[in-house]
Amino acid sequence: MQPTHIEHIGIAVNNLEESIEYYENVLGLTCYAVEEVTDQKVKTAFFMVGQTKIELLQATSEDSPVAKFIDKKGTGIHHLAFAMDNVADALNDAEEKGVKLIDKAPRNGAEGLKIGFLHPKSTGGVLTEFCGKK
Ligand code: CMX
Repeated sequence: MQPTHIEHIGIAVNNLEESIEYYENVLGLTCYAVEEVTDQKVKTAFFMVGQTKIELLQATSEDSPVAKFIDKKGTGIHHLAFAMDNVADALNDAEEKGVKLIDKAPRNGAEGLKIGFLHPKSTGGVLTEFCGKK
């Protein structure tokens, strides 16, 4: 099991529209998609930077993981997502190596991708996502 690249960096924001403006006006990036992921209780906005995406995350309800994160730590980098050929296999491998999983099996994420999270307590404090087509 080895990631092919960093698929995206997730950033928790309070206001998607204001944050999109920053990435477009200051960094010159283009927001190519805005999508609500009901399963994760977030609204997302995506920018491409080379092979890697920036994913802005705004909570859609008070019990969203992103709302809880901002309450506790404030806005900023929320998670790191690695591209994997097979998310289910990658999650199983990590669990066999003693990592605590948030998702035992892949769930549906943005852009039609399969996603699964590893618990930050098992990864040195970095909420880690595996992400891929299957
Ligand atoms: N990065 C690092 N640490 C984090 C974290 C994050 N993003 N979110 C929570 N934590 C830490 C907290 O600081 C806390 O640590 P302490 O016990 O030392 O204070 C601990 O994890 C528990 O946090 P909590 O606030 O009590 O929250 P929960 O345990 O209820 O949930 C987590 C934490 C990571 C299990 C939950 O946020 C989760 O399931 N995340 C995965 C799903 C997700 O984040 N979805 C949104 C993005 C979806 C997308 O990209 O499409």
